[in-house]
Amino acid sequence: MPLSRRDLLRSGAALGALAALPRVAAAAPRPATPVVLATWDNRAAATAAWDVLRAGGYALDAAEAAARIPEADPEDTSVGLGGRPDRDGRVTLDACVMDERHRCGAVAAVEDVLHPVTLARRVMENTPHVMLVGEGARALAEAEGLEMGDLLTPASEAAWREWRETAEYAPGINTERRDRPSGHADDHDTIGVLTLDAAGRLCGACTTSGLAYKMRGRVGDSPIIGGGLFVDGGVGGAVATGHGEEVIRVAGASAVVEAMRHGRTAQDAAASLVERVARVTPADPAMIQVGVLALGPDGSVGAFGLQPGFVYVVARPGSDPAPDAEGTVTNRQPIDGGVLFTVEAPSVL
Ligand code: SD4
Repeated sequence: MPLSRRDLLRSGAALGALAALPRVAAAAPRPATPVVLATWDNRAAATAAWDVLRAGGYALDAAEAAARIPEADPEDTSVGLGGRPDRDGRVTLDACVMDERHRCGAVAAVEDVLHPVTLARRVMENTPHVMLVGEGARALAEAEGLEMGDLLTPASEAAWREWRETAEYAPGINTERRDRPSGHADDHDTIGVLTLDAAGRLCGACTTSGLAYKMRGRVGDSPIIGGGLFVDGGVGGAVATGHGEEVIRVAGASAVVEAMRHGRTAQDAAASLVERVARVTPADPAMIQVGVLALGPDGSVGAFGLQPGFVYVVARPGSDPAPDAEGTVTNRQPIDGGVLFTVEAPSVL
């Protein structure tokens, strides 16, 4: 009688067979020209990452340094301190990191932690897990001695109170949001950052307070490995921003990297994912925004938005923002040993 799969596993034969399989060595990183690529016009963040790379530092340190800038900036209304709260007035944060060796960490719906990106890295480095949420994530932050505090600024609280005046507040479906695109100013500036260091290590980070006035408990794509961020050091990395539900629906960042694995350029992979979102979304594509960035281990850049207005920043040496990427350069400024470009990505609509 043939053995069932379960029998086979129990017998240990499967393990023996597994051991006999040739192990495919991960491609060793090759020296590269450093690149920083980040969503939206996050110039200060890109510069912080560039400074790490320029000093010969590690791509993950650079990505984390970038993410910490908007997290601590009270003027940035979609990340960390000053981030717009949920509809109950609570600032809840999502973040993740991924390195060149498939190591990753994430936190979701965490409160009172100034630097959720650093907490995500602690999950990766100091726990056996990949993702912690809510109270548990907060407890780890306290145990790790991370900076804690109330992240609802007076300006953010005032904006929320004003929103409540006009919103049809209900703990159920967020009907009042159907009349405006999710690309509303309150929802912008979530940072997804990809970094390539001189040793050829490709890493990424993503951090956000999520959509403004979201339902309590809502988690977007930003802390989802394979959603808002995915990195395969030998193949490429991708980050997404915009309406997280639409990104999760297509396993966004993962799909971009898999397209690159099958030979698509970073630009082509980013474009094909956003086009897929436009095709499959149950929403009106004109009412949502999704932006995607991709970075190859050779420094090639891809960027695409669903609607016009998705801008990104890229820092690199030389005079060209991105050899392969299409888009319109809207700002160019010198940085130490390189140039920082702001580019508006091409879009579907
Ligand atoms: C989310 N993707 O929580 C995030 C929001 C975002 O710029 O990217 N805003 O769905």
